[in-house]
Amino acid sequence: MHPKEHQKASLALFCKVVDNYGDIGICWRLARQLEQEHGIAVTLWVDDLQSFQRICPEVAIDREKQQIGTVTVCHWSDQNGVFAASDVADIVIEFFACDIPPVYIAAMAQRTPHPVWLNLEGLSAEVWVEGCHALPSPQPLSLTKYFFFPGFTSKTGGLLLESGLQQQRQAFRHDHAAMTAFLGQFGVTPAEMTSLKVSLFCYPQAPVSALFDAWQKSETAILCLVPEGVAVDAVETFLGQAAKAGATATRDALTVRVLPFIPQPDYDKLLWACDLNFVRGEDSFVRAQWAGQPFIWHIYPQDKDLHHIKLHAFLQRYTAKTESLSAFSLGWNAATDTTKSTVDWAETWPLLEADMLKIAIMSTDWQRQLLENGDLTSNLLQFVKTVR
Ligand code: TRH
Repeated sequence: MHPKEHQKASLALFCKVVDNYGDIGICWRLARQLEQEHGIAVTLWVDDLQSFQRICPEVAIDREKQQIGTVTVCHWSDQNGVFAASDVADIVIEFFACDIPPVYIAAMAQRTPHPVWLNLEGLSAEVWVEGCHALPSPQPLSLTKYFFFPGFTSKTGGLLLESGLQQQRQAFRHDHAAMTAFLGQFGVTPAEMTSLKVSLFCYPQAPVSALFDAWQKSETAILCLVPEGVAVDAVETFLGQAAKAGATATRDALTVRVLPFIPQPDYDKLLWACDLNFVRGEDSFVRAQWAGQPFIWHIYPQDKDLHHIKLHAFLQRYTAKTESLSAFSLGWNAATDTTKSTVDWAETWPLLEADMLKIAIMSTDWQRQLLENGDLTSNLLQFVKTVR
């Protein structure tokens, strides 16, 4: 056997953190899965180690190169550097068209064979995605880059999903003691466990204060769990104190508790333990779909309200004409028909609450549909084989 056949395939993943945690959240998830489930040697190049550390506390922010688990993490500090053809991986992925260093590209061109080069795009439910997924884009130096789109249909790359995640979720959901212990570490009391449990992750412009007002008047007791740093103004107004991890207050039917910003694997558990999840961006949005609980998506805002198109495209696929869910989601994103400028949450919330069981059933059906598309990491490696 040729000695090369013993070697693991290698992959370089370049991640530029535009803002927040989604860019590194997605890349880190992908890197781990490539290593753990497919035996690929991954080097993750990331420009912002501080954001990375927030979701993965093991990260040292002052190290140029480090090993996290089996993944090699390199600080991508500039566009320079010295790369030879032998430094180039078998597969090169740039996340979200993040302009990898020209010197690395030059080394790619010198490598025989050329690596398979992919641009992993952002998630959208829009129909055009199917037509662009997997398209080649000729590049200088006789290189080719392929577009790889995540998505919700079999004509896209699917969604990131670790094998075994569904079994872990089911086991957790059936283990009341584990759920109680998990939430208990954040101070959730046994009495609060019987409330309607909601996790809240959104952008600062979400109408959180107005929703808190409606929740205070709810007939059901509501426990809202908010990671530190999220919806800070509304949470501090409600609490009457700084929104630090551990802070809590109850007013009428609503209890708000501030949680620490938790490591990424525990964030799944939070979603599994709650009856309703408010999520945002891309990665938490996907995790909420795998959690199989009702969720409300706060989409990442774009100029000229371009994100409203993406929101509508998703809701059209997802809500299956559940009026209360569409109305709530559009209101939450300020994407409601302009003739109705403000949303009356005291009216909108009870309608959603009344449909929760129906929405939970629909979420399970949705999950079944998504599972038919396979998982993004396996689909990506399958695609690499076809273009190699
Ligand atoms: O943080 P986000 O808003 O990230 C992104 C970025 O802004 C990005 O530029 C944009 O492209 C994208 O949204 C659409 O939301 P997201 O994608 O949900 O990422 C959050 C990550 O943080 C996700 O991996 C889950 C993780 N997380 C934790 O690990 N612990 C926590 O307590 C919370 C609340 C989240």
